[in-house]
Amino acid sequence: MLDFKDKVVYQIYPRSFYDTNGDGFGDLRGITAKLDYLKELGVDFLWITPFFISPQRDNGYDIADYRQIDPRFGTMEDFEELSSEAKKRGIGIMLDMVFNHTSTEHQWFQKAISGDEKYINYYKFVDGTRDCPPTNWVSKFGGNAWEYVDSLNKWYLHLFDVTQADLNWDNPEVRDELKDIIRFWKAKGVSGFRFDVINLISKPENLENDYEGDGRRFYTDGSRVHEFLKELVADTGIADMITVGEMSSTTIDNCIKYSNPSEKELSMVFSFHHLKVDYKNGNKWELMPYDKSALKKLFKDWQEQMSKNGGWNAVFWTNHDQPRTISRFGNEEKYWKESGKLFAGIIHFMRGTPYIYQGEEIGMLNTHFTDISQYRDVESLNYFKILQEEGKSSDEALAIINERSRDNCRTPMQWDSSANDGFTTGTPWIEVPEYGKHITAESQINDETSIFSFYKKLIYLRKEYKIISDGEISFDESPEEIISYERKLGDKVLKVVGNLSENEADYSWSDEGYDRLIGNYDSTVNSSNGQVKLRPYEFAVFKNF
Ligand code: TEU
Ligand code: CA
Repeated sequence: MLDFKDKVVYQIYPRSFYDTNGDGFGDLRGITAKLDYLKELGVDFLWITPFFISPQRDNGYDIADYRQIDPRFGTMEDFEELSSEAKKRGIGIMLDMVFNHTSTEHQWFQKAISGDEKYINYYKFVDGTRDCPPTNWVSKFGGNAWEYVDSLNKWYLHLFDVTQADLNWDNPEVRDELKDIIRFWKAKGVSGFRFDVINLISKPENLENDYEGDGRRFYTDGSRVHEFLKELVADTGIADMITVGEMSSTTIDNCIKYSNPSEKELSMVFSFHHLKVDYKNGNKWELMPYDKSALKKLFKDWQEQMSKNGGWNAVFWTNHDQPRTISRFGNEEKYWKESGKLFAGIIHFMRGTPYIYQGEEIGMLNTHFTDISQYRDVESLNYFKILQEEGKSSDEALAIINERSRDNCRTPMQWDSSANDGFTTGTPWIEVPEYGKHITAESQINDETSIFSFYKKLIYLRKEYKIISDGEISFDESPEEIISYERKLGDKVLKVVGNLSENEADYSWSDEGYDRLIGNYDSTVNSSNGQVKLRPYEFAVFKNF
């Protein structure tokens, strides 16, 4: 069984990572070119988002051929070169399997709409008339989750874009097709897989209207999801690989089942509840300052219950769908470095496998674009329209997109101070933000005090101290702006404290008998009479051994 508990995964969004042929689009050879940078950081696996044949309507999450490399990213030889060069550096590759849906340009869907019954049954097609969709479900990208095909007098389901048709996992032929895709890439020597929105694959038997007013929750963690996952893993022999499931709107009980090794489903899960604490009324497109108490309670519940019940979390703040962490939760100006290190530390000392999203390790920020024409993401462009249909002015809509767009994390990786921050010699597919030239990998790699060096140390400490990967975890009661938890292994204790605010904060805890293991200020915390005084965005870990 692969031990992933002291490992760290680095997520690469290849189209924005590094472009080696000047077409403005990152490519696989670009990843190979940067393997020494990744080795320097110390990461163990690379999760690479999809680079298979795709019309790129959803930046590759709309796949038209699961076994071929999209020419934009390079060739199969480029992939094999990347894989062998990564292996030489002790780095494993995890591929991103999008098995909830395919692109409507996939040959299976093309055969379906030509009337081939076998392939109609590969998708969720429902008989009906154009004036009456089967349910009121809403697509994650806005609008109806059903699309009508006149030639078939049927609707098909698309929980995401209209060009992303949901597969029918109840059909064993579909499950067999997907197993063969896993076997194909396993034979190529990959180390593991990320499964995209895998908890949506089991659709409700009876297609009734969403009673919660939020269709998304209605069709998550369906009745056969665990059965399907167990079958996929058993029939492809991937139980001993590193696998992670993206779980949209899920529950702790399900995540224990998804990730407890005895269940033989996945190694770990991504859940997102902690990344919705700034969603007013649970709506991504209604802004509010993030709720610190809610954040701490979610961490407490998820960490403690998963730990007690043998589950395993992927721990992370961001990915290619989320805003940049410092912009969202920290402080871009006065406390840019302190808050970047604070949020990194909070995650990396938790019980789970940490994921670092490209650019996070150098403190990259949101785009602050000033015009909708600078945006590229289908979700953002749809919601710019929807928000105005709902009565927002274009400025108000743009301000919301500025905060919530997935493009915040999709701008090019900032390598150095040359043109386009060294990402491309051509015209980048999405602009490099104005601030970019001030935050680059080149300016941080050899700076001991940089955010990059702090991440490097966090990764090192996870391997150095077993208590971080194996210790129990318990969260303490603390004032609203302070997060605090303990890790315990035998009589060893790590005490982790963080000040989530830009003001000084007192925390009643005595550091008697403890030494600081790591912190984001040069000097250790001020402490007296059983109180520690934490500076703005201060992070510190203390050990009693
Ligand atoms: O994301 C699932 C998902 O729900 C995302 O759309 C994300 O949580 C949401 O946009 C946050 O507001 C996965 C992929 O990570 C995403 O890039 C794809 O667009 C989506 O599935 C469809 O494949
Ligand atoms: Ca390129």
